[in-house]
Amino acid sequence: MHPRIEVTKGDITEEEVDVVVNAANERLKAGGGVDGAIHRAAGPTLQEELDRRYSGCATGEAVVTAGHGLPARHVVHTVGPVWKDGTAKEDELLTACHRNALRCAAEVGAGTVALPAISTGAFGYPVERAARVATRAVVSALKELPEIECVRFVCFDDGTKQAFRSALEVTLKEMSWESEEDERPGDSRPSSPVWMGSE
Ligand code: AR6
Repeated sequence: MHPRIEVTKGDITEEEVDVVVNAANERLKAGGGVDGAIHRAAGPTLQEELDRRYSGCATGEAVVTAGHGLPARHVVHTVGPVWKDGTAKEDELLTACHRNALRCAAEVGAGTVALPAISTGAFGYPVERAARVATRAVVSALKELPEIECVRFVCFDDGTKQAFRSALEVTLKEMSWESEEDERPGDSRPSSPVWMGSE
């Protein structure tokens, strides 16, 4: 079995997955954007659990809580880098975010994980560059986390969705997956073992 990587447009708080990843801040206090949406949908007990268990989270690291009022079983909170000019280790930190978030998800036994476009909102990361870094980090992390069957990038707008689709296509061409290909007649999926899901 090979994992699937999908790119869809939607509201991540509605995802029925084992783990929803949150783009949090280092203080782990509810903010705006996807973080605000996740806290609103989960309810106040999410912040209570964060306050009880953690004093914060460094950029590039990840922590886990229950899903509270969300359909997801758990939330993995990771902190993306604030974009400066590309020379402040932004790519390394965004890679670490994705790797640590997926490792955390695997530790709680997740088979399915939904990810937002981390750092591309309030933190100002250029979307095309973030999409390349995120898709590379996910493909590479999944090679070592066989328990994760599906990772879905849930994008909030068409431009972000398009950027992630294009980046995933390039990434899958660049990074060879060590397996025979599995192409069936009439199957519209790309022949790569890791494929992009449709809407
Ligand atoms: N579902 C999916 N994606 C969403 C949703 C949603 N419900 N809402 C927004 N997005 P941002 P960051 C997209 O700003 O750049 C917070 O205040 C959004 O359109 O949420 O990592 C935190 O507390 C964008 O494409 O996260 C931090 O302080 C993407 O999610 C800071 O913002 C990420 O935008 C983190 O900034």
